[in-house]
Amino acid sequence: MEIKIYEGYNLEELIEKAKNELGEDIKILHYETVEEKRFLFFKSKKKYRLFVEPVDEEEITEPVLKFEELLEKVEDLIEKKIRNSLPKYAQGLASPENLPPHIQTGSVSSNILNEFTGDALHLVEQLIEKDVLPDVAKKIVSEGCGLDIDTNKWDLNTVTTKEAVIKGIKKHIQFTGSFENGSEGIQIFAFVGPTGVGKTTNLFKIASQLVIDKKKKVAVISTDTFKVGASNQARTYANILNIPFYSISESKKLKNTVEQLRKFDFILIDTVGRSHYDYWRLGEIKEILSSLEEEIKHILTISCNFKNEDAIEVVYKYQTFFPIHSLFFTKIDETLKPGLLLNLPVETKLPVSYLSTGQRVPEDLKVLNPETIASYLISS
Ligand SMILES: Nc1nc2c(ncn2[C@@H]2O[C@H](COP(=O)(O)OP(=O)(O)OP(=O)(O)O)[C@@H](O)[C@H]2O)c(=O)[nH]1
Ligand SMILES: [Mg+2]
Repeated sequence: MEIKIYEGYNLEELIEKAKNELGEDIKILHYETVEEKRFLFFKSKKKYRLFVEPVDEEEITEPVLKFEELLEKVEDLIEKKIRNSLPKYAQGLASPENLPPHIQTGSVSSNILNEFTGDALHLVEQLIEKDVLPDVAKKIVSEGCGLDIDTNKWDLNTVTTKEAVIKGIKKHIQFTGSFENGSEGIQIFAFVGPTGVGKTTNLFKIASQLVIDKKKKVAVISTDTFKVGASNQARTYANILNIPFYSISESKKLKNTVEQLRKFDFILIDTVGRSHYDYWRLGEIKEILSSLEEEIKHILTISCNFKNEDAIEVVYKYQTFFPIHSLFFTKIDETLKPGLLLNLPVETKLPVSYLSTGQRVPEDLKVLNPETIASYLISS
């Protein structure tokens, strides 16, 4: 609290002066009179001393918030900030229609009930049970539907529910097919993604298939010089396959090494797992790969047991660093609700490539196609 003191011979003028200086809303705390001593011949003169406290502007306009209200305001601000930082497709996630089924309100179910009937309705519900987002489930199922005249709702016009799902998947998801079917000449793939999702293991599953089944010339480069033992793990796999292995952490060295490997069919680059919030370290990976960026196909490896919101966030953040060639799903064996297989490609429009079904190298790997995805979402 700051108190100002004004002195003068006219009280009104002092108040006016205080208002001019401090604003109309001053608080007058106190005033006193002082007898001013003068020389013999002159009468003593009455002097005023005025004590004034300026009033804080915020105090006038904003009533004091209770703690709970303040907390609510802060939460709103944070939510708004997070929502705005997401891409368009992710911004609607918190709307009731996109919430996972266990926290959906009745209105979402009634919305589905109003649009679908019979087997189609049952199918939409089945997909939502597997954590497929309601909007994605509706999109996929409607492709296999026709309008039922009696009810004026959508019902399946395919023989089986699986056929309906496959039809929807074909319409909304792109498939790269297996990597050996790519373009002519050398192909360079870099496996990027969050920590521990299975990049190294699955890179070597691909390497094994290319070397053993397809008789291709493959070399592996690891840029993961950060994690203790990472390079040894990869080197052991490479030794088993009897293929060249390099551990490199510099962009220039990477380029030179690739130049020497031009006669190979495939170069597979393993990168260190990084949190999608760790921009600094993601920048480091980008820097190492930068000299070959246009030639590299960046494979984003994602675990099927990620939550929808987290996975979409991972894709969005990684996309700001790398042009993503395809989504490589792992750990399907660790979840009973693999809705991500549909949600992620439908929402992000990124193509999908492979699915890792377990830890065994090289057996536990499938090239993704509509039938495979459908088999994990529909039992019959
Ligand atoms: N259950 C299961 N485990 C898997 C699958 N794919 C990989 N793993 C296991 O996941 C663990 C981590 O695999 P890594 O290949 O080291 O993962 P990474 O992404 O290279 O990890 P960082 O390099 O540390 O980021 C290992 O124990 C793998 O055997 C899968 O499809 N299912
Ligand atoms: Mg690794």
